Amino acid sequence: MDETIFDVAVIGLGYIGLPTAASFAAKGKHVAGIDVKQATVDAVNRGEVPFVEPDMAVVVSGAVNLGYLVAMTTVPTADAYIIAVPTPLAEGKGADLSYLRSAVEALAPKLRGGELVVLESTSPPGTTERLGAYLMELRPDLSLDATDGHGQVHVVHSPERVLPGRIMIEIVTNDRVIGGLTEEGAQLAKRLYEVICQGQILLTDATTAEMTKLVENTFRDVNIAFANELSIICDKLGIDVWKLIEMANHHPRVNVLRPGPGVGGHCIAVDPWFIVDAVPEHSGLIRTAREVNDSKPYHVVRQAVEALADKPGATVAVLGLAFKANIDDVRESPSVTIVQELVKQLPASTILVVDPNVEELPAAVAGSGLSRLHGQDEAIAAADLVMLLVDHDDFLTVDPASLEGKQIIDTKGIWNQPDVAEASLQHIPVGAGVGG
Ligand code: SAJ
Repeated sequence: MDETIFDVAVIGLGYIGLPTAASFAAKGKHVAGIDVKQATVDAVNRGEVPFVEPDMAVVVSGAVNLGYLVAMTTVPTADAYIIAVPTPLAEGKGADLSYLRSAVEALAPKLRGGELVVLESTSPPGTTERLGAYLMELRPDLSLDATDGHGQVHVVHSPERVLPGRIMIEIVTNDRVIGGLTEEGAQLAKRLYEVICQGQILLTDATTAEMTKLVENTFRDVNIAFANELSIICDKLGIDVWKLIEMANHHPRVNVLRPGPGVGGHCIAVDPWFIVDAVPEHSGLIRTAREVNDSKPYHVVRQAVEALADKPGATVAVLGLAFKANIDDVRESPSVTIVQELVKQLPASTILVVDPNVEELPAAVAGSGLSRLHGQDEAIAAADLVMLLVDHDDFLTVDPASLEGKQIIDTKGIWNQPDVAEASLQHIPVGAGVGG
């Protein structure tokens, strides 16, 4: 029997690869989803999504049930390959491109000439060009441009830009940048993405596309660092940072972002380093912003330690382990650092961690000696100090009466509303100061 040739093969079925595969499949493309993890492949083939993301389950199960999406552990033959594997931070703050190298090695033997190879993973400048060169090393019988008469492979970068929590919407509505090693490759990729993307598709070269993505996340990081630094300055000055920001943002050209316990996730907390790593001598501002955001969790811990200076053996309820609201992703979460540090710095205290979206304590937290997650009501009732680290919907509706008489560290400013303040909480300002 002839081997199936898929329209699209998506390598990596994570937060980006799976919704991308499912979106193409939902538009009637025959899609193979490839992942090294057998458990992920099995889950997808049962029509299940192995993580929490609004609206995704129905698209994946529909695509699988109709036979447009099938998952597997080896790379099949396809007309277009989309690589969506992790490109995490390596030691020394460069990118670890080992998953990318494995993906290229897995797809290279399948190429026949004429295919499109799209790199979606966030990558340091120059990665797509190096990917092309590596492909040519593996397949010297093929070429990256049509000039030498060999079968041509079109290599492009089209960075994913979807926001976790809104992936299924943004995958359709966001504008998309496509950078080709050749103009023809970029045009081919444009035609492919037009199948799922209703936003504008902007064409450029591969390195500019790589930098566009890094700059977007770096812009956020630098601006969040400003907000985080402001929150600490405000505590020193005895000013409410949330009111200050609200008022400053009335100016037509000011939009200060929101302070918090730090910056988490695998994107904003990581991507700026790729720019610093590429041009270290000229990226002082970007580096400093990263350091400000990375130091914020330790600042929150200092607040807790100061708040409990006279209460050894106090109980602390920590609300929120995910890196942001209404998702279950704990990667690079500032909450994880905060919990680890609380355990270390408050050895006599009982730390009760609550997260309605997270199923079990991540290894990094369990390794600190905590045994399980706790229920929200139970933890708040037992606590002397309640620390709000994530603005999950479940925490927005906490009954102010249940917080009465307790010390509060609200890093997201969600309980900092007049009606809650009236409930005579012992509110500790968001930055450094300790209230009582
Ligand atoms: N955060 C703040 N204050 C703010 C906004 C965010 O402290 O005002 C924190 C969040 O709590 C979280 C972190 O920043 O810890 C990042 O959250 P986020 O929602 O801003 O962004 P991500 O990391 O979930 O997704 C980002 C998005 N990039 C931009 O908005 C420029 C998304 O579009 C990218 O696709 C994604 O990174 C990615 O994959 O690179």
